[in-house]
Amino acid sequence: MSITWGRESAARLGMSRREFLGFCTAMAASMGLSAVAGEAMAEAILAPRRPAVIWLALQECTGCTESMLRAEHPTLEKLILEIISLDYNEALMAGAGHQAEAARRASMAANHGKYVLVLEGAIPEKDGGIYCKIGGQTAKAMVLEAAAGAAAVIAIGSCASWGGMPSTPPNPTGCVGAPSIIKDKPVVTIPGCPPNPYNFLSTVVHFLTFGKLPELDHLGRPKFAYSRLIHENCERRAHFDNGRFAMEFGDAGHRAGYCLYRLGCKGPETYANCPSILFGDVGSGSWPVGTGHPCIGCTEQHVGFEKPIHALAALAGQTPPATYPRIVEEQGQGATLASAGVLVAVAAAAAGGGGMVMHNIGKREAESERDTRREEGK
Ligand code: FSX
Ligand code: SF4
Ligand code: F3S
Repeated sequence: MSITWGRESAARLGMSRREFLGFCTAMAASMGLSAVAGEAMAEAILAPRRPAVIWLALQECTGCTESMLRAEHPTLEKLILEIISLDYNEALMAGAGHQAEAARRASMAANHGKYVLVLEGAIPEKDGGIYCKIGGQTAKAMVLEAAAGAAAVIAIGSCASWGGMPSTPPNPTGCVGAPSIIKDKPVVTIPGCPPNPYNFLSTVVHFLTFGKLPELDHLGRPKFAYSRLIHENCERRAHFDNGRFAMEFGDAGHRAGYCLYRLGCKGPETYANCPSILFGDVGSGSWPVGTGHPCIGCTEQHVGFEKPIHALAALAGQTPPATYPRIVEEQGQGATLASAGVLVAVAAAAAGGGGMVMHNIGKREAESERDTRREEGK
C-alpha cells in the first residue's frame, strides 16, 4: 500500500505507519469494502483538509461524547479529532456563552453547505420546545438552523436517533429524534446508548473518502454496522442453541458464561455490531454480554428503554429449547434434574420425541454435575 506518510504523521495520529494501515484495512473490511478502499481511506485521513463539524448536544447525558473520548488503542478519539475540525462542541470547547455561540455561527457561515452536523440528544417538542434551550434558542430551532447549511447530518446515539431514554413513556417533554425534525435531507442514525465510536468514525471516514454517506437501512442506520442481529454473532450463541441458560445473576450458569436470554437479553431482537467490534479497545475490548450483563437493546427503538430488562426478547425464527430444567435449584424447592427429566420424558414421549429429549436431558445432567463440581472446587 503506497500512502503519503510524512514524519509528522505518526505524532499526529498516535500510531505507526504499519498500525495505521492495518487499522484502515480493518475498517474497510468491517464495512464490507476491499483493501483498495482501505487505501483510499488512509489517503483521505492523511489529507490535510479537515471538514468542519458542528456538534450540538441537546437532551442527553454526554455519554456519546464521553464514549468517543474514552476510546483506547488505536486511539480512536485522536483519529476522530484529527480528521475533523470540531468547531463547536459544548463539552470540549474552551469558549462558553456568547463567545461559543458566535463561534458556531461563524463556522456555519464560513462553511455553508460543506460542514457536517452531528446531533447528540433528543429534541423536545412539547410546549413549544421550551424544555431544552441553549443561548435562548430552542433545541428544535437550533437543529433546523444548523441542518439548513449542512452537507451531511449524523444523529449520534439513541436519543438523537429516535428519542432514546428521554422519550421513554410517558415522554414528559414530547421529545423526538432528529429524523422527525429534519425532513429535507437524509439523517444518518448511529444508535446506541452510548453508540460505538468506531461506527461514528467509519461513517465520517466513508464520507470523507467517497464524498457520500455509507449505505443506510430504512431507519437511517449504516448497514455495515446494523444489518445483523446481536444474537447472530454472540459468543454465547452455542449455549442458547444447546439450552444452557443463566437463570439468575450469579448462579452456576451465569458464572459458567451461559446464554443470558432468560435474564432478559434482547440480543435476539436488536441489530448492532457490538459483539464484532466491541467497545473500549477495538479488537480486544469488551461488550455488555461479554461482561455478563444481558443486552438491553439500546440500539433498537421500542426495545431499549421500553421493554423491561427482565422481559424475554422476541425471537425471530429461533426458539430456545424449553425442556431443560434449571441448572441449580434452591435447596428444598423445585424439581430435581432427575424428576424434571422424568416429567419431560413423559410429556415428550406423548408427543413422540422422547428419545432425543432423554438424550439431551442425560447430557444436561452430566453437564450439571460437572458445573456443581466446578462450583464446589472439586
Ligand atoms: Fe447519553 Fe448520548 Fe445515551 Fe443519549 O449517548 S449515552 S443518553 S444515547 O445521547 O449522551
Ligand atoms: Fe447472546 Fe443474548 Fe443471544 Fe444469548 S440471547 S446468545 S446472550 S445475544
Ligand atoms: Fe446496547 Fe446491547 Fe450493544 S445494550 S451496547 S445494543 S450489546
